[in-house]
Amino acid sequence: MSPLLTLVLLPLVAVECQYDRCGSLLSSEAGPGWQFYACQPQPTNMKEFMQIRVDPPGITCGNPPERFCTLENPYLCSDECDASSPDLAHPPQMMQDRERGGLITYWQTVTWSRYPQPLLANISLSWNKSLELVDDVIVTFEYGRPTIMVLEKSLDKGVTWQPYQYYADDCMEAFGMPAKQVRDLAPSNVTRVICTEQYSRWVGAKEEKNVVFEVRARFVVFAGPKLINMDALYTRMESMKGLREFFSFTNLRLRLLRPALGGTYVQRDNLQKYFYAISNIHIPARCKCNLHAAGCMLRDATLQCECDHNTSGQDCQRCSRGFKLRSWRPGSYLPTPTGTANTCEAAGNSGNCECNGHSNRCSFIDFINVVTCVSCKHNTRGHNCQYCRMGYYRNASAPLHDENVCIECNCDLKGSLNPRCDNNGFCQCKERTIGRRCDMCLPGYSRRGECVANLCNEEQLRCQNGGTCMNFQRCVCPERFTGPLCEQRICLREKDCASNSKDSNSAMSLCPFLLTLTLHLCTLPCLRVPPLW
Ligand SMILES: *[C@@H]1O[C@H](CO)[C@@H](O)[C@H](O)[C@H]1NC(C)=O
Ligand SMILES: *[C@@H]1O[C@H](CO)[C@@H](O)[C@H](O)[C@H]1NC(C)=O
Ligand SMILES: *[C@@H]1O[C@H](CO)[C@@H](O)[C@H](O)[C@H]1NC(C)=O
Ligand SMILES: *[C@@H]1O[C@H](CO)[C@@H](O)[C@H](O)[C@H]1NC(C)=O
Ligand SMILES: *[C@@H]1O[C@H](CO)[C@@H](O)[C@H](O)[C@H]1NC(C)=O
Ligand SMILES: [Ca+2]
Repeated sequence: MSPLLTLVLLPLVAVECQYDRCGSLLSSEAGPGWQFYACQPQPTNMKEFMQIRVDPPGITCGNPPERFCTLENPYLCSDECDASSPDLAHPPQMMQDRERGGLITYWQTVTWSRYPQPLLANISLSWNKSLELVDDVIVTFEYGRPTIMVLEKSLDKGVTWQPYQYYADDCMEAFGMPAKQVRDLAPSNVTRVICTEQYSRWVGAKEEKNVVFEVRARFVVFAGPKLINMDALYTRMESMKGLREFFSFTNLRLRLLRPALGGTYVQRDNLQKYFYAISNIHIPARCKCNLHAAGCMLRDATLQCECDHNTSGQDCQRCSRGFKLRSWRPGSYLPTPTGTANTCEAAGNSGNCECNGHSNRCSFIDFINVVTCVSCKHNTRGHNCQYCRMGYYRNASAPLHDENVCIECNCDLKGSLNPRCDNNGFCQCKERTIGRRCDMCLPGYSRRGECVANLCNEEQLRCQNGGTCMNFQRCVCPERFTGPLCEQRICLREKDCASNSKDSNSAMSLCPFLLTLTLHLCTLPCLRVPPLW
């Protein structure tokens, strides 16, 4: 297999010539030098590179061979699908082939012979590469468009999926959603997932074959009719959260939920006219390269950005080795028309000063005669950004130029003497406080802001008489008991006191405590409380 195969590039949108170069050699008085720009690959028809999978297995017609008719000619059931005959087979590849000589080729499913069980089919399209739509996705159905279907997308190579657009002849009935059209969308809701009835109503199988996911109409919301103001769109791409992501995907999935009916009802006596047939799937998109590549190649059967600006990775999503002076950033469409490259830069190329990749500026301090790094980032400090700032410690297993070399100490504010920690991340704790972050107490103490001695617990300082220890600070006593550990009985009536007085030991012990509080009540050796009832 040839290792590199250049894509066939079709210019789809006339204005796409913008951002097609990553840099150019300019000459100036100081000699020639490179000027860098944001750049992106040309769009292409991504159907050429997609992997198609249809589910469930056996949904493709022809095995066994089957007769079918069409909605336009429902009683002439002479057409045949036979997987074993090249002329009569309708395999999935026919959705992505290049048709020659006007011959339409299409994938076709079995007929709805199992009605009223639904006729369901999934078509999963995968690229193993993040792509960006640049124009409308168009799915061409022969013999009528489905009356219910969903287009879904994945941004993570098929791990998670989300709906992209719902299609039904009655959105409320099929999905409980009001019917919308993309032209109803305003700048604030252009990324909303809608249900549309525009592509599902029966108008005749020959009249309208296409189901569209409208990209261009969404661009028009910002760029105006005929996309005359693409700068406005590029500006929005930078500023509006989720806008670029809305047009990005790695996989698409068509969930076909009900075929064309050619009318309101399903005719049970002629189910051979109900099936799905797709002749083409048009996916105008470009490789997503974070504005760091002007080209995209097929390498080992996978699309791969040809990264510039000293970036690398399938989507140019990181800085190349040795170019990590600054942290990676995507390029920017702004300022138009050339954008900003945000190139990765060689570590240590700013004069003689080595800032370990945490700064790209140095200054010379005259009176001590040293060159020092300015504005060290990533929580570093020092002439060479070689130390960690206060409140951070060095991750000994990470190289010094690593962006995450300094780890936050995260010392507990109340438990620590200061925000510093040692080389292992241990903070300096106040008395009775322990833990790496000083957020725990010695045994016998508990947190009330600082560590204070426990007044009750489940061991020696257990609450008596069924009391409950709250936060190690207070016994909540049952009725008729009081005292720090609920060890004292409260009597409510004279006779309780009288009978209690026999038990002189426990009753007497109450008195010293009561004396300080209610001397006049302590004539008896137990406490009198006015009855509650
Ligand atoms: C289509 O995919 C969805 C989501 O994975 C799944 O729930 C459903 O069963 C699939 N339908 C068919 C017919 O395979
Ligand atoms: C998908 O792309 C990744 C990244 O380029 C590559 O490592 C992997 O082998 C590809 N997988 C398939 C199935 O092609
Ligand atoms: C989008 O917003 C416009 C204007 O605020 C509103 O008229 C339209 O109904 C909204 N569309 C959807 C699908 O919510
Ligand atoms: C880094 O980028 C510069 C400018 O594009 C280029 O001249 C140089 O060859 C690149 N180096 C690497 C290793 O990609
Ligand atoms: C320290 O750096 C190593 C290597 O980069 C990393 O695996 C580890 O998770 C880091 N430790 C912490 C606590 O962040
Ligand atoms: Ca075809």
